[in-house]
Amino acid sequence: MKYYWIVMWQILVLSTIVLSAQSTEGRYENVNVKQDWWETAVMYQIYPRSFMDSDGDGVGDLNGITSRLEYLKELGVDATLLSPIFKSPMHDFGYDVSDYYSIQPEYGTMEDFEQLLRKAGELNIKVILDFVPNHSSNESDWFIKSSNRDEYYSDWYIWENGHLNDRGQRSPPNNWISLFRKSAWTYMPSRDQYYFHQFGSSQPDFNFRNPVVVEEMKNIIKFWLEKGVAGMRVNSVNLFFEVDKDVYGGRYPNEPMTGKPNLGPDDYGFLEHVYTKDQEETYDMVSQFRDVFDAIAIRDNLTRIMMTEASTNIKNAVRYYGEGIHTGAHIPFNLALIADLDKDSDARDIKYAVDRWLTYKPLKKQANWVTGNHDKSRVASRFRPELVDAFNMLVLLLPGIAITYMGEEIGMVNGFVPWSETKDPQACNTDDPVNFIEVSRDPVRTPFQWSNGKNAGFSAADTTWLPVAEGFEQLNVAAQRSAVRSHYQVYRTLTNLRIRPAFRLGRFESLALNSDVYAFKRWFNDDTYIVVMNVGKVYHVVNLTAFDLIFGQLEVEASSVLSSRTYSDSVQANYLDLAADEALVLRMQV
Ligand SMILES: *[C@@H]1O[C@H](CO)[C@@H](O)[C@H](O)[C@H]1NC(C)=O
Ligand SMILES: *[C@@H]1O[C@H](CO)[C@@H](O)[C@H](O)[C@H]1NC(C)=O
Ligand SMILES: *[C@@H]1O[C@H](CO)[C@@H](O)[C@H](O)[C@H]1NC(C)=O
Ligand SMILES: CC(=O)N[C@H]1CO[C@H](CO)[C@@H](O)[C@@H]1O
Repeated sequence: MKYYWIVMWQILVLSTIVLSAQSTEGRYENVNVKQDWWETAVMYQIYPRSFMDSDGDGVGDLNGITSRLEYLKELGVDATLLSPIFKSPMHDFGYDVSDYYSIQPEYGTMEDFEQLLRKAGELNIKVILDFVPNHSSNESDWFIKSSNRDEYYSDWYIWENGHLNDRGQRSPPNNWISLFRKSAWTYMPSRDQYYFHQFGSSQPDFNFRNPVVVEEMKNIIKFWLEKGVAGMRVNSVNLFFEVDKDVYGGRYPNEPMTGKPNLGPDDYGFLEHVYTKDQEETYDMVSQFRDVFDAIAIRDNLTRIMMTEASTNIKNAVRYYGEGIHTGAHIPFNLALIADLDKDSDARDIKYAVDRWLTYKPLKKQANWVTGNHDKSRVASRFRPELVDAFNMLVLLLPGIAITYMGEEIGMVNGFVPWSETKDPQACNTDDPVNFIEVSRDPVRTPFQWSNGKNAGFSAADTTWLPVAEGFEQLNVAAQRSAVRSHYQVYRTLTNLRIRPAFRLGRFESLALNSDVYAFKRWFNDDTYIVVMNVGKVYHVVNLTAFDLIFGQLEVEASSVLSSRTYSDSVQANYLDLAADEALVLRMQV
């Protein structure tokens, strides 16, 4: 009790000094802490094929994106990350590149891209490209030359002899399995050898032990940075290297079995990927790539960011921040909110997932938060539609960088794409018209929902490359823009809030107040916020005084769409009743 009064007294004195000196808004601007453009940026991932179609062919394109950049501005986005736009036969929709130096004609021309960059520049939105150096398309010139044993390109990919039995039957070099199922080796008659592919057979892996390949990759990065992109997301970094076969007598060794139940020898999870994932050489390669970004950044006095993507365990994941002599990425993707949480997760699981990343991450580095991408089920479908605002509060108000996959700001749901219309190679590879749905990524790639018009305003075509998700008539940007309360409105409120020092620079503390209610505190000097969310299905009364220095009244800054509270309502710290799914951003009154 005594302590309480001392604190109260201090706060009163402090706030009088501060408030008498300057107005509330002025206080934010006067915070003299230097941050580089990316350090607390809001990033927005666009899947170009599905965002906006400008020429009516049913496929999204660059001019479509350019025409909607103002929408990103309106959302409060600082940078957009574009899924691959390079020339590709589209077996894996751009994640199989046939020419890294040119634009996929379906998406537009180099001039269209330059126009996109100009327009984004005017709006002060940075453009980041998704770079896929692990493998090219099997239709790239490089691969075709390599498969014909062209002298220069011969060693650009991973080639290996197979086995031939007495009856003349051929089998692959070893048991390695692709992420898209089945053998990771495909036979190429022109070379009478097998090539290795971590993903589909249309995606042959580069040989990163060949210095010429590494040089080429660096040239690609340089090329796009010089064109004016602000950074690149480097894909699947932990799959660059396979074990050095010379250590194993010149043959790649079999991988051991995991022994996991219900998996067959065609399933990726059947094997322990000790020879094809997370090899030690990776970290040096990432560091070499980073040098390319830094060289151009220094020359232009403008930071170009390197993001890395790796699906791996936490200890490996944070190694991409750099260690020892190796500089790492500015932003190693944090997949915790995707990989560590599911439908059954409660408040304690959320706290655990958030704290885990913050614990393992090097102290001085920026965290980042992602709830979805073009591979993972949408929040509204993975959890439930009522939790969309709560998850946007996590992404946007936890410390660090926020990354939103297009559509999450309006709470889009997974579309239903029947077997007959399925395009995703990962789903097609199941050859299973019933269970394909478990792995299909098409549902999260359905066209963006702009309006209740034809094809949800995405395209004037008669058919779109994937069908528009059901329910778009109600769930779309236009409807949410004109509604007083909507996910879109909440999202904008949140991006506005995060400009304040408490969210940009402030400290962080969190509690699972019970198994359903997660809450965290962000504060900077005397400006203090509590973000609280009931992720359970029943009503709860919670006591926020469990947090240090939280007492009295708090004022609502933002509330989930179904909450009975609105902006500037007061709530009591020691007795807060929260409806199921209710999420609030509260500000301490001083
Ligand atoms: C590339 O791979 C795809 C899928 O396996 C196949 O259909 C196509 O014929 C291959 N193209 C070349 C040039 O090998
Ligand atoms: C580099 O940019 C920063 C911030 O944009 C600026 O403050 C600084 O003066 C610039 N340095 C040079 C050498 O131009
Ligand atoms: C809330 O917690 C504080 C201290 O933790 C306690 O003093 C107070 O009685 C609690 N309030 C209610 C309404 O339970
Ligand atoms: C999250 C991510 O970028 N996933 C991609 C990884 O790479 C494969 C193959 O290039 C793609 O299919 C995924 O979409």
